[in-house]
Amino acid sequence: MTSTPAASRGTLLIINGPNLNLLGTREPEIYGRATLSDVEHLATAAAEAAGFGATCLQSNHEGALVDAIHAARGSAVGIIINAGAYTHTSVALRDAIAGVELPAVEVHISNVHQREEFRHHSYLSPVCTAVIVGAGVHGYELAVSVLDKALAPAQS
Ligand code: CA2
Repeated sequence: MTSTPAASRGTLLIINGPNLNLLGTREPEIYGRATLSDVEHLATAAAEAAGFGATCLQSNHEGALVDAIHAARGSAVGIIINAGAYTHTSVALRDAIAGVELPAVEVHISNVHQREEFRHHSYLSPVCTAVIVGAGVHGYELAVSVLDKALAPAQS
């Protein structure tokens, strides 16, 4: 886990799930050549440019992801999550996101709708503010932009 210092608009929790630690090492035709470290740096830079801090976490373990989402309550103002294959299987992650009542953006590097049928369904999408698929790693920057707007003070 990496964290930036406290920032004026609070912290975004950036979660990557199972096998995303392998980014940039295999299957570049699907996921590109950026590494997990590259992704975390670009998402953190986008968060900082918008006035947020960032905490980045990757885990291959479903329970660790649930724990991180729970810990976001009180420590983060929004969540960006690429839950990897757990997207398509995990009621536990869906319940965790719904339970913390923070705006969450679901990101997928690949266009899951152009891939196997089992990747077309997400348990998380109904409890997320927005879903970004197929934009490559730029999707994480787009997710910051969504949270930037969602967390902006209401105009009167
Ligand atoms: O497109 C995405 O971002 C996914 O969340 C990636 C998951 C996949 O299960 C989802 O359906 C879509 C898989 C991540 C595995 O990443 C690897 C990267 C390089 C080499 C092997 C796996």
